Amino acid sequence: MKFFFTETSKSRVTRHASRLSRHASRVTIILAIAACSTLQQPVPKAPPGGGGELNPQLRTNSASLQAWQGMRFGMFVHWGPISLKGTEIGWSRGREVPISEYDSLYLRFNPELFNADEWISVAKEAGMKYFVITSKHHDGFSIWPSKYTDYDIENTPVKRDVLKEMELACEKQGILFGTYHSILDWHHPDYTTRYRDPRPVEGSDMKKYKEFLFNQVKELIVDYHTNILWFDGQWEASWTHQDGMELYKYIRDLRDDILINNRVDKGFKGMAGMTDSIAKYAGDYGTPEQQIGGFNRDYPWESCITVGDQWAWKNVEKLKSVKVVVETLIKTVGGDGNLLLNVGPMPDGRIEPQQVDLLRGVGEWLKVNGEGVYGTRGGPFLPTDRMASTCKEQFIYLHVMDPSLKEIVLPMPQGVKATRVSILGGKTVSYDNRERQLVIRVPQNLPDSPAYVLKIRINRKAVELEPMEIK
Ligand code: JFZ
Repeated sequence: MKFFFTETSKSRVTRHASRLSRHASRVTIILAIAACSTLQQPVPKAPPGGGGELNPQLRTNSASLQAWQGMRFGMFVHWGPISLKGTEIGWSRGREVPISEYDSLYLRFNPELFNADEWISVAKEAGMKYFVITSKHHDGFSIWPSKYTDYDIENTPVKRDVLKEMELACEKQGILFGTYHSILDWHHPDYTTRYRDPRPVEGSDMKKYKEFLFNQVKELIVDYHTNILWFDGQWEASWTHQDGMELYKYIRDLRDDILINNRVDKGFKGMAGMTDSIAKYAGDYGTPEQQIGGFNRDYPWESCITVGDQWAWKNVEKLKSVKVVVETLIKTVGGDGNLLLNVGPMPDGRIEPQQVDLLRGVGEWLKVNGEGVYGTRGGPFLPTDRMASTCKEQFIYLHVMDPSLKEIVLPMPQGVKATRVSILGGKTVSYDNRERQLVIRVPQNLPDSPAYVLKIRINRKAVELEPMEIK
């Protein structure tokens, strides 16, 4: 079956999706490329994101967006010398850890057990399709040998370009490589906002700092081929709306197919992570943080959530359960969002076994139910605490998180009928089409699982159904 791309020139992100074909199973191939294909998808409207009011001609790259949305689930990693202390990256500088001590940690940062292939294998086993690493967090430490600073990985005992190793591991294993980059920098002498730092601001020069920032972003694009620029740290007064739009245009001019989140500009509104004006502010997608975003098919979004409490590694961490993570994923994709799930590797370079076990458990669930996640859109039934739905072609996937349900009654528009109902990983399921209703009799003695997924074939393209509330 041949799929066609809307873009005449395959962008890097969609080339990545076709690279999946070499690495992935046939099922993944269909799911991954279907996410890019316009064959089954409705002709996409011009994506809402872009370069903001100063750059109305700059829109989100629709092929990159569709490929990324189809991936649905990514690994976020917050890592750096602060893992030696087990306190929060950036925020513990000048708080739990005195600034002079924090800024010297890199001199003894030596993750001898770091193995990029292992990290990316863990992501892959979890069912994650993309990877975002902190290239530089608020503390200003650059995790690659940057030409523009000595406060970087090259001046640590580890003497390896760990960022390049991550990039190559992603390439080898068919995982999309991305980078988180903090706009603010509480370490850099020219950045003009201080955080718990008595240094005077006089003498600091944001013009020089912006040049440094733009130069480092160019390194991430040209030398490390990042496909996602996950900006953060845009909220302080030192960074303006104008700066945000300028940076978006700078990146687009370097490479058109990179996805840029909405924290590049000032439109990000608090933890809900969306923007209050898509036309005014730059950014390709919204970034709800530590929460599941609301149902929204009009503006792409991705929830970033930690497996424990902290972004960076913490010695004693209470982790979320497999069930909670699966339910979070279900409600996120049911709302038409992506989930970027964060792990914090240890100072020796390993991802701790309890976090690996958690991710493996999620991956086991996705091995059976991934068809209802990858390459789907959210809806048509709005997420609840008991159920959520996704859709693809003429199929609705109903994710059921409440094992006690014996019968499920779904509203159906006039003329829309189910033609087959089955359970992913199982058999067909008994159902009745009634007047504007579908009644499904839930099989008994289902295997123990965080959720099961009913695959409902209907006589329509499922994505064309208007979103509907269910109880
Ligand atoms: C930011 C970082 O500060 C944090 O360390 C982590 O990297 C996360 C992914 O992103 O967290 C934020 C950013 C903005 C707000 C709150 C937390 N905000 O504007 O309320």
